[in-house]
Amino acid sequence: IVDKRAFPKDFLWGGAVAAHQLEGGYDEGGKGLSIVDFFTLGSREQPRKITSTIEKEQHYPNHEGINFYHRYPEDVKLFAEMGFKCFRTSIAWSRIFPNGDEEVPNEEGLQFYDDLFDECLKYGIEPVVTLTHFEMPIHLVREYGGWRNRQLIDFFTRFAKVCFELYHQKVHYWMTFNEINNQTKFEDEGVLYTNSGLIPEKDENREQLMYQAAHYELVASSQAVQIAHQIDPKLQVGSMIAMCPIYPLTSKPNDILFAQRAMQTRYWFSDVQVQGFYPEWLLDYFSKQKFDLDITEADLQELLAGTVDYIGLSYYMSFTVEYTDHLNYNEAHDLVSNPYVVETDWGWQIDPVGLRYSLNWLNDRYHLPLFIVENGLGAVDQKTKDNKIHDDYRIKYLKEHILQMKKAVLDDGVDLIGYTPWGCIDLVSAGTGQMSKRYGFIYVDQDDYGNGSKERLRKDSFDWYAHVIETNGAEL
Ligand code: P53
Repeated sequence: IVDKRAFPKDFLWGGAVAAHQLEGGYDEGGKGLSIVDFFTLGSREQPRKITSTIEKEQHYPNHEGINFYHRYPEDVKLFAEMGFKCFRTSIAWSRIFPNGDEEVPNEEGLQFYDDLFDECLKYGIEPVVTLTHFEMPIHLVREYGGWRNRQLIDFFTRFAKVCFELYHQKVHYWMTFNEINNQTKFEDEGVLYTNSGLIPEKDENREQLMYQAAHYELVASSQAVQIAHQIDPKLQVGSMIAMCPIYPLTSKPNDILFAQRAMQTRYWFSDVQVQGFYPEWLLDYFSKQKFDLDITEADLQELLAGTVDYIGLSYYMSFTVEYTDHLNYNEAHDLVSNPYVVETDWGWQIDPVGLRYSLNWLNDRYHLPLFIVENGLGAVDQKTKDNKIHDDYRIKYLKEHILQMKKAVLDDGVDLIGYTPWGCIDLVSAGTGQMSKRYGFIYVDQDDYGNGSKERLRKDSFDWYAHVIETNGAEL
């Protein structure tokens, strides 16, 4: 299908990454150790392990990343060659506050991001920044138990304030917590750890623990929004949610009802961030479950005072559920496969129409500008003898998604700020720690164990995406 229409002018085309997945330099520049520095290599079958020390016989892929810490000028130059208007990255909290609870930030860490942002601005690329993306100083986990502890709110807002004060003239679009709703899948240890620095005790109720941590994060997020606006009213601070729409398997009324509850369970985080209060069903659920949660009157005031300016979202796939005998959605058990879509090699259900559906759903529910800050296909790439990567499957995935995004904007009137495909340069997978689960337009010559030259190569998708940007989405 040919759709020659272009996107609105000023549409922010770019790419997205996260500090810990590409920087490396894990113990350089005064950086403290972070939670991901204790997270081993895994695979689709083998979950990543959390170790309490750095063990010699394990491989920790985030230590080295793709060495962006030292090579970023070369990489940003390649982004500029594709015509990026923006570049989404995150700030490693442990570079700025190595332990997380200090009063004074680490100057060398601040300087690194200042230089990186300048390097982007040199090419007219606007940095878009997530404050914390699946990363925090390990000290905050060891000494305070991660986000189970209310004190984390103050540590986070101190970090946020330093960043806003120093970078507000260079960075206008901010997000607080990456995929804050990923922890809906609270049974998964890796998820609790990366989202919230939580290591549950043996008999601890993980669901209650997740709700408590998420509450503190939401309060911290709303305070950060207020701080940003005090420092500079021009700053736009968004939420960041992992958008996976959840469909009913059939039109049986109970399937519809279950899908609705599943959506409520996955998206109450953004309800709070956008509307400033907890949905009724959830407060009711808390009391029925007899959860003992520390949610104060003052917290509720903060939530109302610090609602977000826009919604950042990732979109990779859709989910499907089928009602059996319960209405409480448990993401670790209740997903079924959708017979109408195909999966990636890592079992993610590819569904471009689901992106248009999601943008409309979010628009109807929240009436705020949307920003797609992640989308993409994790796939194995083959490098040919003449150093080419023919990734037509990736082009196909992105093309189909951009087409649906175009319909949402031009046919449905959705207010969309921009689009930054994930892992615009190959990097370490968050879920598995693999290098071989690649998303990039730029190939990095490196395997799962960090072997390889780390040389950067342009894939076929590199030229394709450059042309998309050049024609403002008219030619896909
Ligand atoms: P990887 C799960 C579901 C949807 C998005 O993921 C997710 C996850 C966590 O794995 O994470 C986001 O690398 C995340 C990125 C991550 C990207 O999606 O597991 O914000 O950090 O790399 C892709 O294939």
